[in-house]
Amino acid sequence: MSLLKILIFPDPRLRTVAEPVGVVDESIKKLSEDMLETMYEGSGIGLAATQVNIHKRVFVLDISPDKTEPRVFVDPEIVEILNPEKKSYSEGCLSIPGFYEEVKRPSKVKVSFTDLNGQRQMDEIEDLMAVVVQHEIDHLNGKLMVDFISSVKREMIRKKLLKSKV
Ligand code: GNR
Ligand code: NI
Repeated sequence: MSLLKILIFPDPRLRTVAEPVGVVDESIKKLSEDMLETMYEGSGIGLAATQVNIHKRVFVLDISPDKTEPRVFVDPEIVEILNPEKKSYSEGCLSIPGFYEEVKRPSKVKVSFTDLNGQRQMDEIEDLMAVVVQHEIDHLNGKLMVDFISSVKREMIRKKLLKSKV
């Protein structure tokens, strides 16, 4: 396994729209292992391939308290919003280190995705997992949590991160 370098906002490469994977091969399995290692190293609960400058539709997550439940989603798709009632959550992002912002998202969604065996799966997801899945799919579409806040706040974060050179 290898640690990957995480792009930091406002790196323009974070705005890339990722390409569908289609067939899950060894390179995707290796990528997902490296992404999980990178996510755990950064104490994150999710990571999208976009964040490590690989523009394929893959993300990983592990929201378990003891970090023992890694999950990999390939070509994820939100097929239905099961509860359109939006819930606010204070989100963090490994590409926007040190900042937390309230984002409102649908609280329950139905997601289809390909697993590492190449099988198409369907899952109903709610609570924190729903927050993370929507945050990661946004990354694959070049969207960041700072796009949900005011442009004044976004500018402030952009300037601070440019200066801090993390
Ligand atoms: O580690 C992370 N925590 C988090 C908290 C609330 C909502 C979403 C997240 S995902 C984030 C890791 C990350 O940047 N994923 O893209
Ligand atoms: Ni993120």
